[in-house]
Amino acid sequence: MKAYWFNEESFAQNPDQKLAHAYSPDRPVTLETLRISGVLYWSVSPQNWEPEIDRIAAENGYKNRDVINVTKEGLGDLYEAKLKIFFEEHLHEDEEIRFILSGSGFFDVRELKSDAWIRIHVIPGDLLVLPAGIYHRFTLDEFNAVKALRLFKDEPRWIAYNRSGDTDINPFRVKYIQEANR
Ligand code: KMT
Ligand code: NI
Repeated sequence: MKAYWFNEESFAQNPDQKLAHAYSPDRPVTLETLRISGVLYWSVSPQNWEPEIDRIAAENGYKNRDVINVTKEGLGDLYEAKLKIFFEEHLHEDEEIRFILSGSGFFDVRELKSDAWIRIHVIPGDLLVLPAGIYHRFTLDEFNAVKALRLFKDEPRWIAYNRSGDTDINPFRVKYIQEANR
């Protein structure tokens, strides 16, 4: 995992979401900065991940899981549409918990304080938890493939609420801001 401030100027010049869009030199973001916005991270052995993921899942009540394969082959006809949806800035009323099994990609999260994008490059062994109510988006990188374990507590509430005035006052958004500001 590598987290850094997203370079908006680079993105404006070349709006290819799959490029890194880092500053040069890059501007790293620490785990503490992520944590303040409610984003949690664990590094797990990509070879022997099952016992550790089972333990973390048990400790946090992540009872259910499935696998998502974000590739042209994995998503078929839905590939282009899904990629587009993933990259729309949105929030969920549930945590977004992803363990990277193979491949790589970028999760972008809005830092609460500045509303600036933090880009998180994830690789196998990375376990990332985005809190309910955080604005975020996802894209593949130039390798065009990621396979991830999705963990969830109960019934998954996968509805993506795109950023809008209405979404800004969604109760889960309001709660997220209150909790993060504590
Ligand atoms: C989401 O909700 O944005 C996603 O599930 C992204 C794909 S998971 C690698
Ligand atoms: Ni999402």
